[in-house]
Amino acid sequence: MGAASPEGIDPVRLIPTSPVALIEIDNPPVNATSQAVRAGLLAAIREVDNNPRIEAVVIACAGKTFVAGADIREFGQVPREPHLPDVINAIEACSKPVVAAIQGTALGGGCEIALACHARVAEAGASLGLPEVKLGLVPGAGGTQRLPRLVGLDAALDLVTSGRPVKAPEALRLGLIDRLSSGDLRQDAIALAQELIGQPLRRTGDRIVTPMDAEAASAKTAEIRKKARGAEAPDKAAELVLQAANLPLQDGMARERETFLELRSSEQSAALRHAFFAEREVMRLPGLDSVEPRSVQKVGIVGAGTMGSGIAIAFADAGFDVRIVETSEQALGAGQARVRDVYDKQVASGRITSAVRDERLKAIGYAVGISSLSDRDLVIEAVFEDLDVKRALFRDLDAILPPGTILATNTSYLDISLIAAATSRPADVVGLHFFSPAHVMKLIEIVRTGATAADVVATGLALAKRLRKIPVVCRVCDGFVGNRILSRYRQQAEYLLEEGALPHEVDAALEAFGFPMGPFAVSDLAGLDINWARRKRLAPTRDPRERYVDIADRLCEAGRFGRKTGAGWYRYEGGKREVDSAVTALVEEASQRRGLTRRAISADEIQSRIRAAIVNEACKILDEHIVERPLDVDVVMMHGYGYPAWRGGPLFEADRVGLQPILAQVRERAAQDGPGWEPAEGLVSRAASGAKFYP
Ligand code: T1G
Repeated sequence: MGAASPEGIDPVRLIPTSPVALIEIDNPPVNATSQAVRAGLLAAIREVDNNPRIEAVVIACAGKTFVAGADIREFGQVPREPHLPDVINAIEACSKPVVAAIQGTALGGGCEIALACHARVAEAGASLGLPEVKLGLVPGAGGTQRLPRLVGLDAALDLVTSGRPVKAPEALRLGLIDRLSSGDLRQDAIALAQELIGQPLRRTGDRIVTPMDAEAASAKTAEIRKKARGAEAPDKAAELVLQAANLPLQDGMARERETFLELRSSEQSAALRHAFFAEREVMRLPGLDSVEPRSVQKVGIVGAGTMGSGIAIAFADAGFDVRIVETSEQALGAGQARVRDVYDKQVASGRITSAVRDERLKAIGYAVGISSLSDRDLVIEAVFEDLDVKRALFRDLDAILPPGTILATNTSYLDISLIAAATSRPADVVGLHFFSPAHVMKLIEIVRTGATAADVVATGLALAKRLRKIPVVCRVCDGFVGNRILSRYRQQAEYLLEEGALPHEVDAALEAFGFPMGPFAVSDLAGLDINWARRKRLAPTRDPRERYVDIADRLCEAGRFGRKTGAGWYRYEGGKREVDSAVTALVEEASQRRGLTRRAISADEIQSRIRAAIVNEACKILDEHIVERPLDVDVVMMHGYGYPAWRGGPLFEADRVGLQPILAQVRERAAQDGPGWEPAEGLVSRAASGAKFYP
């Protein structure tokens, strides 16, 4: 129907069965509403309207999902007719009942199509949502106006400003869908359409929205703005949803469209669209496309601590056969309790059913000693962060594991080549660096040594896809990508303390920048003792000319390891973070020892110095080919270290800020902070040539 796709395939076809016809959208991979789909849908609806033999119609999609939204790739282009709001208005205005049959995901424009239908049936596993704010946009085809008409203002504000999808059972409770399919989705949708023939049409747009009292509305908007941490779309989306209570549908849609078009050409949306495609592009590593991954179903985890148990949950959630081992029954019991606790909490919050919990718990076995791992396809160690301990463990695993088993380490800093060298099979050794909590955090750094086989790296990528994680492949260096950049960013933050800032000022400046938490608050959460151990390990090899701030050492010597000891960079009373004058005194005393006169330091200076430190270290990582692409760094920083996604990551943003001012900042620091802070060659050459990270 309508226009064919560039490949000449017609993505929409009308099957004019009577009395209920079927409109099928078939535009792989996710049935996005490309121009051809929009034109096809409009033509099909017009045909339904004009064909007397057709009394109702079902809109359904081929493939694994309903429409997953507008075609994001089209956003950079000039919009072409028909525009989605017009197609959707035509669906709602159809003189015959239109029923949506939803499988997989109905997201963005797909959800808006469903909202304009006169009824909706979904498979139990389906999900619906308006995630546009995650792309720096607002729904642009009626979502902010029709959703509140179906589910009320409160629920609509939550769904539109968070962008979170809801599973079909919750959608039914909210009134977003009318029925859960009992099995044959299309048959169930056709049955419902049949029932609606001759009934008054239930147009969502005709429904009234109960207003929210002004005080509640402004409290809600303030909360949304706070949570957005600098992202502009959620606030605008909230405004539009609230207007649905006072404006007729078409007036509300006109304002919505205006806002949508304004945001579509915004920096933030460009950054978030970059982030969307970057987190998919990292899965594709040049040179590995044709490498077959090894088959992995049985996974062994050595160590049942916080990381080990989190990794076990991630694998159990993805349907793997998991076995955790420890050195003692007691340690094993503690790990088992951790795993159980996580799942019990998920049941309590309604995230999973108790049946799913029991299934997942059954997938995880426990044993003392590594001998029970001899049948595993993959073994991941998450034991104490000590090189000798890990080398001894890998030597022992090497002796019992069959050929072809992959040996992975979850180390966050150590040289994996040295761990691999303790085995007779360094080609089978790789780093799988998870982030805490491992069953929640999306990022995995896949660290390959010079010896790691290509199919082992390919297996890591395939595993990440099954775990629904975002993998970034990198080579060995101290701290890999994320922790290496983090330690530079932390050092610069500590230099700022010596020069005049205080921990809460640095944290406030970086939280205003968009980080969920500043570096000092993060240290207190993670525990200061971990990095203290690392600093002590590195002390013998540290360059004496490099500027070193010892405030954190003095906090640790005083037993202030952070939240877990009730004090670190801050004091914690009743779990609340309090500025501590004892720390202020320690910081001021450090300035004196350095012979520095403390000065007022602005949030701008704090933000630009931290950004310069991050960008410079990122350039060194690219210069050394630790990773090959700027997007690898951006994805690590956004998904592992809280770099605001609406900035697109440090290198995407550096292109916008300009490399000259960043280089100037780096040069100024190099003069003061000594070795390790010299400008990266890649930064100097790009700044000189004007070359961008993303041409
Ligand atoms: N447009 C273009 N390409 C898309 C796409 C989209 N909306 N969604 C996915 N793809 C590509 C993706 O890049 C990948 O390509 C392939 O499809 C498979 O995706 C007017 C303005 C649906 C949950 O934000 O959340 O509607 O890498 O690897 O893990 O109001 O894709 O293979 O080349 O992610 O199974 C709103 C975005 C748009 C949903 C499937 N919609 N998509 O996840 O596969 S704005 C969204 C997703 C909008 C209207 C507004 C997920 C998914 P490639 P995948 P998956």
